[in-house]
Order: sequence, then C-alpha cells, then structure tokens
Amino acid sequence: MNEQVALQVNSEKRKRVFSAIKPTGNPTLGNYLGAMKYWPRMCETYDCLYAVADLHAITVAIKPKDLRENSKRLFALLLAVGIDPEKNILFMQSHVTAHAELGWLLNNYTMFGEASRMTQFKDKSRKNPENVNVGLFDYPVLMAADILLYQADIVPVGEDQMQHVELCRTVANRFNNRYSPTFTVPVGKIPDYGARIHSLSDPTAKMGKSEGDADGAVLILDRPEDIMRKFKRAVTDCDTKVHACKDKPGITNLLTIYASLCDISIDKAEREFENSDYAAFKLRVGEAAVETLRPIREKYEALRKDDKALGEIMKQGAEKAARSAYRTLEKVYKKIGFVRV
Ligand code: AQP
Repeated sequence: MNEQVALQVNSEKRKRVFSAIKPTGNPTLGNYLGAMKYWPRMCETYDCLYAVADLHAITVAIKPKDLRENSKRLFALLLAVGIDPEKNILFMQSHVTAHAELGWLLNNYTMFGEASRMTQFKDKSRKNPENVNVGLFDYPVLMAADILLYQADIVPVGEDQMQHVELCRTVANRFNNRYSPTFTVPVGKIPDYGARIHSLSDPTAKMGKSEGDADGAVLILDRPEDIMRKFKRAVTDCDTKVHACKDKPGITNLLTIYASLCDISIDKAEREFENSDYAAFKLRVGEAAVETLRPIREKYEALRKDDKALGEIMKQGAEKAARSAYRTLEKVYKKIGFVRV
C-alpha cells in the first residue's frame, strides 16, 4: 500500500464528531468549560463538524439585530477558542437548509410523549410562559437532524444536553429499524470536569447565557475586572474549608471551574487550597479564568475587525458541510418513498 492510499484508509476509519451551540446570548464560561474548550483538540483524532445553531436560537424571542450580532460573535468566538477551519468544518446551521428539511422528516418518527419529557422544554416553558411555541417543543428533533445529517459517531455536550442526544439515538434507531440502516447512532460525550457549571450567584442553577444572570454568569468576553468582581462576589457558605461536597454547592462549583480551567482533578484542586480561606481561593479562581479567557478575547477582537473575511469562512464551511448533509438527506427521502427525479 503506498503512503497516500494508507493515509486515505486511515482517514476513512476516523470517527466523526458533531456539536453545535446556539447564538442566544453572550457565551459563558459554562459554554466554554462544558463544550467549546474541548472542540479544537478533537480534530487530532476525529473528523469534526461544528455549527452555530442559529435555527435553534429563534425558539426564544430574539430581535433580528441580536440574532445577527450573536451569530457573528459566536462564529468568531469559535475561531478564537482555536477551531481551525482548515482542519474542521465550521458553519452556520441555517446556511445548510438540509437541517430544516431533515428536522421536518424526523418529526414523523418522534413520539409526542418522548418530546414532552424533555427537561429543557419544561424548564424553558416555565421560565417563559408567554412564549411556549412549537419550535421550543420541537428543538430536540431539529437537534437530532443536526447530528444525524452528518452520520456523527460522537456528540460532545454538557450534561444538560445529554437527554437530547438520547432522544436522537431513539429516533435514529426507530428509523433504521423501520427502513434499513441509514443513520449512525451517535453517543453523547460529556467532559470529566465542567460538564455542568453553575451560576456564581445561585450555585444550584445552571450558568446559562440567556438567563439575564448578570453577576452569576461569567462571559467569555468579559473584561478582566468584571471577571474578578464576579468571582469575588461568588456565593459560598458559612464554613471555611475549600472542599467539594453536595452541602457546599458554591465551593464545589468554584472547585469544578478551577479544576477544569487548569486541567487538573478536583482532588488536586482541593489539595492546592487546603490552607486557603475563601477570599484567597475565589481570587485565585478568578485569576485562572482571566488567564484562560484573555487570549481568547484578544483573538476574538482581532477577528471581528474583518466581518467580510468571517463571512468567507462561513461560506466555505457551509459548502463543505452541505456535501455531507445532502448525501444523507437524499438517502432519507428515498427510503421513505418520496419520488426523486
Ligand atoms: N452551565 C453549563 N455548564 C456546562 N456546559 C454547558 N453548556 C451550556 N451551559 C453549560 C453546554 O454548551 C453547549 C452549547 O449550549 P447551547 O447554547 O447550544 O445550549 P444550552 O445548553 O441551552 O446553553 P445555554 O448557555 O444555557 O443557553 P440558553 O441560556 O440560551 O439556553 C452545550 O453542549 C451545552 O451542554
């Protein structure tokens, strides 16, 4: 086997990764530690596709100018965290219309009861009772379409999205069993640390980007002084020991953040702070966040100076993604029995 053929065979065996993030607000440290941080490294082992899930963003009310700005900002941030568009396929979901098409088709293979059980739907409906729209309910089906279009093997996600990946597996298996093997049934992969980062002001709640939790959510693009202020104010408890356990959600959250920022275990983080008081501990976690996020913010600011170049990267990414997506979509149409000409 010559070298070129060997390389090709090798690359054919590589598993495929797909993940996405929706441009609903300003991305947080939770989004970074639960997902984005791991994405750039994965292309060393896998074929990776990453999307800005803009179609998902309209399941909550959003102004046109915010959707536009959030989408560009998130796309630039994904580049700034290190996703190389030459080694990964990075694109805007709405630029590949196959997502909406497969989403509709898969609605017919998803049971109402299954979609009704999704915790995120229940949570978001409770928080926004005035806008419980069908899109919000259908979100996990569109997410299944996102993943299945690319025959992804692995879906890196934070803990909150695992239930949606399970639904995707159910739908894929149902379709494969009804017709014949069509979709790769993916597995969800959550990081060892950082799978669920909580709010700094309410450590029982998730750190979310669209919750309006000004002091509780650290933004990836926050200025260092704002990051430090948020960590200094982080809710702890009336004990003094820096130790992770269920009775100390604030300290546990801060230890999780620190361990994840420094790529160390929680045990190691606990040992590092065994002689520290809470104030010194919070200061150090804040500094670690500043050190990690500063180069990302700087790279982001440089990228945003040229939105035209950003648009070109989006275009090229969508072209590459579309090749794979329409192959799957065509297969699905044929299996169901649509006339294709
Ligand atoms: N707090 C978090 N801890 C760990 N991981 C998180 N993720 C989100 N929040 C945390 C992970 O980030 C990825 C992209 O998320 P998304 O924007 O597609 O959806 P989401 O989970 O609904 O994120 P948000 O920030 O909470 O957005 P809003 O507030 O708009 O709903 C996912 O892999 C997610 O697990």
